Amino acid sequence: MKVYYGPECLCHDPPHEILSGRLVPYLESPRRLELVKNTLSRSSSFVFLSPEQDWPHNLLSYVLAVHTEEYVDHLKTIYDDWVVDGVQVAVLPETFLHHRLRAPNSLDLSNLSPIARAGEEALSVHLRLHIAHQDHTFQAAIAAAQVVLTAARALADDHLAIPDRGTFALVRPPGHHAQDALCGGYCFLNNVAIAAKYLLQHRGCGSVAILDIDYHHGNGSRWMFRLPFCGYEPTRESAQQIFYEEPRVLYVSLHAADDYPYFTGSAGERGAGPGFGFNHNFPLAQKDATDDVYCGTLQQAADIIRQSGEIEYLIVSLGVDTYQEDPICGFLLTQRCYPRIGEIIASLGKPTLFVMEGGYHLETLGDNVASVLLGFEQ
Ligand code: Q9C
Ligand code: ZN
Repeated sequence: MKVYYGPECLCHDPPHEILSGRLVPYLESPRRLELVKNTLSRSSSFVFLSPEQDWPHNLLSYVLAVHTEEYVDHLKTIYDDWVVDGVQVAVLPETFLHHRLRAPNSLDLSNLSPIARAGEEALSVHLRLHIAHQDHTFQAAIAAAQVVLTAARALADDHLAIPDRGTFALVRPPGHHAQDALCGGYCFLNNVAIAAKYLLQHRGCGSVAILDIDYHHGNGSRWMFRLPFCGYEPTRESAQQIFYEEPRVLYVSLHAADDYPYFTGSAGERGAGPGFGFNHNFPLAQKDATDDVYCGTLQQAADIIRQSGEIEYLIVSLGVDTYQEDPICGFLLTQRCYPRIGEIIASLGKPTLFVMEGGYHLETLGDNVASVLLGFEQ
């Protein structure tokens, strides 16, 4: 299997996060990526390739197909604004745009202080603290998008010649919590949404499925292609740009019913407007999620994709934070489950793009990722 990897993904390296009220080392560390890379390197099944530098359009334009210009600009410039504002050590978003606080559409971003903007554009405190002179968050997020786009491009180039093959984009920061103008849960740019949009807009693809097997609900991926379900409505422009033009992205997710991001991911969210019926959530209670229950539910999710006959590509948000010893998650999966997950995904028979999301148990991270990919290839 081709594995796309770029070392720039390592340069986002925040020291801390808040976990249950305590300052702890940042769990979504560069070490994660190095460990997966090292494990895959030991197997002859994987070939490592670098991100493509040569693109028909500016790389940012593929990102701007799913994220707003204001948001991308925020990621690019906020660190310098904080330094100008006198920030010496770190910024943690402190005040969030609660839906009962004010109407988001009347918000004038240009009048917000840089510190306030940290909370306006973030979903939760689970992201980075910025330390002076060490901010490479935007650079790493763009590098991840570039790696994922390269993998999607290779898959589209190859799939006529070699049907049903998989490709792996080994990236961080992860993406599935990032919405069009919101970061959170260690995510800044929504890598799978960027890949899906690329296949739809540039590769003549009519329909894509995103299968999200990260432990957490991918609120961002869901948001990108289905209309929002709560009070926060997109602007007319973003509704047309991001949602209405693409009613044929199927989003199917297995995740913990009772964990981060807490407020999204119920089975009742089926999509809205032209997207109704294209969103399927499978929330699982943490203590129920054994290997057999998980694989049984994954079969149901796979059946939904199988029954939507026209899907041309499958994009998998590959998190292995479902593992029983993951430090921040509560599922009960053993290491024997991961090859089975790969086999179930392979049974769909689609050209498949795997994109790295979560997984924080460093001792098993590489093996569990390898197991899914090798299970798929069998
Ligand atoms: N006990 C990804 O896996 N911390 N993001 C929640 C709850 C935030 C996870 C702690 C977890 C974000 C991509
Ligand atoms: Zn996760």
